[in-house]
Amino acid sequence: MSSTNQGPEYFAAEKKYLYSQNVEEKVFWLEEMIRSFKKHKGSEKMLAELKTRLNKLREKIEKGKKVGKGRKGIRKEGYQVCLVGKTNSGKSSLLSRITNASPKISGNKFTTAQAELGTMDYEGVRAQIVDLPPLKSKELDYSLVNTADCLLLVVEKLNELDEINNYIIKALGKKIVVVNKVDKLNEKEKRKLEESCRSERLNYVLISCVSREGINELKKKIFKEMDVIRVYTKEPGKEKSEKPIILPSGSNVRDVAESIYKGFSKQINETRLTGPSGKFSNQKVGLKHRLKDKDVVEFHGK
Ligand SMILES: Nc1nc2c(ncn2[C@@H]2O[C@H](COP(=O)(O)OP(=O)(O)O)[C@@H](O)[C@H]2O)c(=O)[nH]1
Ligand SMILES: [Mg+2]
Repeated sequence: MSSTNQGPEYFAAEKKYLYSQNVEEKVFWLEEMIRSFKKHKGSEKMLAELKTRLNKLREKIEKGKKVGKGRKGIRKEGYQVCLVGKTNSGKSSLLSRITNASPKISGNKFTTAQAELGTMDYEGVRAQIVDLPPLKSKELDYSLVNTADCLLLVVEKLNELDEINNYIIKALGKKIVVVNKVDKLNEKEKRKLEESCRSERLNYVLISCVSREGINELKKKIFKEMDVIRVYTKEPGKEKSEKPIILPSGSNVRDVAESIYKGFSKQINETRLTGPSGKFSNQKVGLKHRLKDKDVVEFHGK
């Protein structure tokens, strides 16, 4: 909706800006937008707006850094998942399996003295994964455990859970029991393990970081716990956007518009919807229409 005669460079940056999933990325692309901005009569107001937006985002980063100090520099960024479990249960291995990180992996005890970070990507949705120092170690930052959105309790045997549970009493996030190293089990042992998980009513996944079995199932489960939907936008006559906009489940058309930028929903004349929440493709819907995962919306301006 930027109608002040900007060039392709500007629009390319704007697109990246719209689909950024964290503040740092947003700042980067907004700076690009400002750099490639064409100044002329009638575009000054918009440039000023962009600069205000940039300052606000920078302030947000600064505030976050201050909070981060108490947490040994780890700032919660979007959806945060913490790995907890005994030493050698395979937390570092798991971090490297589901993210872009390459942490130290070893059979020695207490290799992870500091928290390590990675980003998981599941079909365009990102989550921050934090591999924590082992339970009991004095480096363990409990504020991370307690405030994480989700905890993966990484174990080799189910009896390890009793001890872990003592450390996560105050944890607010969802919990997924991740039973690792199932490559060491035969079919019968695996079935038995599965039966125990079910009878204890655990929210669980069996995985192996070696054979990679269960890894995708785990990523999917994390995505489900995030409770978000992916909504694609589309310009008339063009393909849908490559990257989705991520919103909480239950969001409506207005929420999508406002996430693009504040006030945008007021500039919309008509919205066309194609996807799981629609009765048919290209359905005309109102701002209050509740969206579902993988919907595509097309906005027509006033
Ligand atoms: N057989 C098998 N070994 C594993 C698996 N995952 C990790 N390991 C091994 O377990 C040991 C500890 O792994 P690591 O990821 O460092 O555990 P952490 O202490 O919890 O971070 C290493 O020797 C890994 O190679 C798995 O799925 N199967
Ligand atoms: Mg480790």
